[in-house]
Amino acid sequence: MSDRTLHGNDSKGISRRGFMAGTGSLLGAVALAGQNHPAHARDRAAAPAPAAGPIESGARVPALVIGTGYGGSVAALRLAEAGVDVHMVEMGMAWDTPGPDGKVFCNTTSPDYRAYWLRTRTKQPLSNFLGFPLDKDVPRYTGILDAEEMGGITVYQGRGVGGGSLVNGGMAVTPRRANFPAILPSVDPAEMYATYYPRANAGLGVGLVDPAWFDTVDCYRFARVGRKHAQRSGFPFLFVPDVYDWDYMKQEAAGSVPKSAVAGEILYGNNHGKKSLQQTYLARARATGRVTVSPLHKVTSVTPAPGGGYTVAIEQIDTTGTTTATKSVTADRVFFAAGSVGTSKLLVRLKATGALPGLNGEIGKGWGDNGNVMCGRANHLWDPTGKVQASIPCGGIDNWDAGGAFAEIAPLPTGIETYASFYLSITRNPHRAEFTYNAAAGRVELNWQTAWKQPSIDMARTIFDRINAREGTIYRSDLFGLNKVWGDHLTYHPLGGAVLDKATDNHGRLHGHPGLYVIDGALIPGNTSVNPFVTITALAERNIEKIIAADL
Ligand code: FAE
Repeated sequence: MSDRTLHGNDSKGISRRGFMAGTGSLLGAVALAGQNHPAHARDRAAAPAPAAGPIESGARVPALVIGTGYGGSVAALRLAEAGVDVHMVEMGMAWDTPGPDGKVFCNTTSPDYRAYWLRTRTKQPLSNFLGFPLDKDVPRYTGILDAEEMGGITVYQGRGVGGGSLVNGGMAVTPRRANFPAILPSVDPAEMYATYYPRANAGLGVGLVDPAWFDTVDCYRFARVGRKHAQRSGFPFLFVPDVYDWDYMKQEAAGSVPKSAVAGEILYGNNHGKKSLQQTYLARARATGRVTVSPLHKVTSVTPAPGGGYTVAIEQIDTTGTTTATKSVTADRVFFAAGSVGTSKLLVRLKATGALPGLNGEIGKGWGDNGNVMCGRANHLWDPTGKVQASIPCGGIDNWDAGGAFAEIAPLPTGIETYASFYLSITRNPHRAEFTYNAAAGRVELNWQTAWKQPSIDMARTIFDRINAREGTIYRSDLFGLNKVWGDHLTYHPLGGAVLDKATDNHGRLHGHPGLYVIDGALIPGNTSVNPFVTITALAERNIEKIIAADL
């Protein structure tokens, strides 16, 4: 069986030099954040230099975007290109300032204060190794990765300007077209595959590893072992596109530039090489001169304003998470882009407390974990996976049709030879949970059940039981606790909670409140059959185009 490329897309995105130039200016932009704009930016032919500082209480803005992840960044760029002034409110940090070690981000193997969102102890997805627990105490800080415990599941999310793009593996996968009707039943696949997926891939700067280089380089030995084992069991191996700069990685491997992926950086940020949203959509948004960002600002309420538009309540926080100011601003339009969990929690609370009474009964429903489940396999001594492993996955095993599982061959960048193969599977898990407001406790809860992961385990086993039988190998049972084979306690891919064509119309307009929109992963009902951010980006491109044409 020969190698195949999974839905590879030629990147027509901006060049690396463009990205890096953009980065510098974007990072400046975060601090610029001018406010007190006139309500209608269109009237300003040449935008004056915005005043320094984050959004001020009392400001009125034409468009306010809650969150700076994929959906929010697409909305900000396209609105700004259409002549609308946009203010983005982001609860996480700007991630533009080096720490005492001269680096913005800490390494995967040595998480420090920068690693976790307001925790005093790390919560590493792989909690153990060879029986030893890996977690350790860290100072409480507004770090980059949130391990949010939602009852039956730990939901990992990026926090900061760039959202999930700061922490994720950059795997940029367009679902197979045959799977699309199950992913977003109310969306026309023809327009997605002709227009919006290509636009998203170009905007994100998606590219593919050079297969000839892959075949020889030490840092992808782990993936070649994964490929060999998959193919010997009759499964197709597929190259998977990524937003990492593959030319940069070649130079890393050759030792000619500072290392990031090859040094194992992932999860807590990449100091080089990865084209996060800071280098792509957000850089372009900032270059319009119409987009400003307030980091360390958290939206707590949105409610109709007496004179039209919406009153948005915002808490400014410091790096310990303490509120230092409470602000109230007015926005003509508000885009919820706080991620599946963030948007769902806000909307469920606002509906239940009467702040947005017109929201319908679909709010909070249709949440899924994209069927995420992890596992490791113990290889024979003649199948080493390499001391040095690039942190960016580039290959997968597709058994979706026969077994309901798509597995990415993931690195285990520990710096030592582990003889382990490691996988994150995306499965066709049928369970969907609901967010509800617990008035007594004053918080939003999710009713996900731990037992609901069993179908995901069964589906992942359609791949790995067969590989183990063929190779004469066994599962690792030391990575997620003592004698625990399956990493079934978490998801990296929260989806749903404000589902398209249910909680909103077919383009993300919330029912009952004109001028309110959902434009992030909350729109997608729980599963994308592959890693989700290309679909989130493409759907945002589709919806914002319609909103700009029809509503503005
Ligand atoms: P998201 O990117 O989460 O952005 C939401 C933003 O809103 C965040 O910056 C929040 O801090 C902010 N926010 C939340 N609440 C508030 C509030 N009240 N006020 C102000 N700001 C707020 O949303 N996906 C892939 O396709 N490929 C991968 O390789 C991949 N790897 C992953 C690895 C990890 C470790 C993780 C955690 C995720 C990974 N994902 C991957 C998932 C992907 O990052 C995720 O689906 C998207 O980031 C979701 O995009 P959204 O725009 O929905």
